[in-house]
Amino acid sequence: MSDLRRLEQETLAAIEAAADEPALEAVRVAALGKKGTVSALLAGLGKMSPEERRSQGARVNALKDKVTAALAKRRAALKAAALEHRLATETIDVTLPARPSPLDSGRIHPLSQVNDEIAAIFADLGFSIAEGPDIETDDYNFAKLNFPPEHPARDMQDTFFLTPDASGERKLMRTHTSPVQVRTMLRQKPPIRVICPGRAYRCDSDQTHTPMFHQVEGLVVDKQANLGHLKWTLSEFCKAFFEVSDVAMRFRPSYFPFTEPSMEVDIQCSRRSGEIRFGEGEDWLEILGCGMVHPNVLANCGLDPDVYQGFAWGIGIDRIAMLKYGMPDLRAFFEADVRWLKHYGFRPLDFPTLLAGLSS
Ligand code: 2U9
Repeated sequence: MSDLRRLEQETLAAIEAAADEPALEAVRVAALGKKGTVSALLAGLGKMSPEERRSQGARVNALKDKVTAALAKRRAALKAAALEHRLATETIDVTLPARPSPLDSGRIHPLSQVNDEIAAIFADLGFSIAEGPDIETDDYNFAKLNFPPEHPARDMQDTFFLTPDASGERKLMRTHTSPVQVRTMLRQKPPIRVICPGRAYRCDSDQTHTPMFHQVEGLVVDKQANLGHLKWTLSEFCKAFFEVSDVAMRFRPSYFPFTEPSMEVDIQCSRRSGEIRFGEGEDWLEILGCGMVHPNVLANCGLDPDVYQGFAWGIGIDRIAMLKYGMPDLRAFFEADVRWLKHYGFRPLDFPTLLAGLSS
């Protein structure tokens, strides 16, 4: 067999044997590339005599054409096979259920939702939000708030105290968010309009009390802040929070060391077949406490009580969340039961705004 014939057979066999496009490209380069076997034969034609070149040239060019055609054919076959393979393997079962997005399955805890609702209402009334530490000093939690040294709230039975530090100071878990207002007054000159949402802690645990609970307190200090302003502010809050156009409120005298006068506030409601409705009916439900800031508290926080006066209130968030959304058991709030959260939770993008309707 001539060398040319053997080269043709070997090259065509290599083309047929190429299993994929990179392998085929390697065969092409070996035959037709710059230093390829067929290219070398073509280059050799130049050194031949005219007669030799005529006969040899026709055969070498015929070889080149055959190899080129075989390469094209094999490339087309490999491309078709690759496509076939992809079509067979890259299948999508359109009948499979779509994977739910976290936005569909995740839920916002009712306490977070109620917190956001309260923030939206007071933001609309021009209040800002202030926060402070959960671990407080006796001074900010009690003394500055006009609690006398022997007051029972300071008792170990009611307050969680921490082990005294090296200096002998005994810190405590704040029993209300009021130290945040103390810090605000010490830092900022009136007019002050803040709400202070956060956790509070008391040694108390039964069906209606948990050792940690949530509060939002509010404080307004200005030269002319008065009881009328307090009543209007709380009435606007109640209407917006319970989403009713009008609500009757009852202010009953009470006592807190940090306010004078102090009041507990009930709102009008109806109770029919276990369902509570607000803004109608003959019943009353206690929802918050409030009062005018005690002059001693203003003075303790660096403000002249002859120049400034203030009003303040405190609301238990857990309780009003239960009332608004009909949740019967306070303890479920802290059990992290995903079935409960699925039932009572809120969709992540249902952010409460006054414009859209708080809970719609
Ligand atoms: C400063 C001055 C006054 C905050 C107030 C209440 C009345 C109140 C309770 C509601 C339910 C606590 O969570 S609860 O048990 N709070 O009744 N809180 S006035 O008065 C302040 C706070 C800070 C400097």
